[in-house]
Amino acid sequence: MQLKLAAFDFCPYCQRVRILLEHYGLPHELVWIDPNAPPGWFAAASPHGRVPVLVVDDIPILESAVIGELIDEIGGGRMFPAEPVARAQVRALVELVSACQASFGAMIRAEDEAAFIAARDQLHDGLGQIEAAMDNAEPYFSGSELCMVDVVLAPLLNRMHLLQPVLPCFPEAYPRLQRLAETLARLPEVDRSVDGDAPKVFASMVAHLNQHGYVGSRWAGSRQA
Ligand SMILES: N[C@@H](CCC(=O)N[C@@H](CS)C(=O)NCC(=O)O)C(=O)O
Repeated sequence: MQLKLAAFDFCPYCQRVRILLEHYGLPHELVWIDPNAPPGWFAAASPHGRVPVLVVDDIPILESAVIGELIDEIGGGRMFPAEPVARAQVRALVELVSACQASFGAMIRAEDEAAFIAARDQLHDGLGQIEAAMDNAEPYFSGSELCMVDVVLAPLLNRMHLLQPVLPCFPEAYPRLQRLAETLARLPEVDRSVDGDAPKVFASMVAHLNQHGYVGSRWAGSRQA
């Protein structure tokens, strides 16, 4: 089976897929797509121009949650509990993390402080629900084994960590999430899921979403200082 992942360098949804590919040690080809000049095959595979796209042999699969479940099945199925209700709970949490990721995107797109704070409040609301759903067991979300909630949280928590010195966005009230962020950042598969300099990757995301917005102008200023 040949796996080819089409990705943008800054995309958190692509990073989820890369973490899983690295975790399971699945050989794959990584193809960087320039969002401003996508190749023809990519436009055909992803009609809305979205990444990630995982091409399995010749078949393009869209949507990170679907791709993630596919890779998990190919790799050996360690990311979800076996029991159906517990599996459904993990899927629901993955959806909640995606809503948080969208709020983070809205923070980066914000034109002004009011829009930034409104999006940050939404992010904190979602993170509060995730913190409340965490088992007391550590080090991972549900105890000693990495699960899909950890995989999808890692790119979000990493981006929040990068933004934190410029615009504080990490809720101090969520200590378990803080500890989880540190644990996930140390994982080799998370390390290998980002190419090169993480602040550069973050800058590329800001440039794509709103270079001159509330976050973009502050991020650029902090780099020059
Ligand atoms: N629901 C999708 C969301 C993917 C998504 O929003 N990807 C962004 C990049 S991070 C994208 O391709 N956006 C298209 C664009 O910016 O033109 C998934 O989970 O795969």
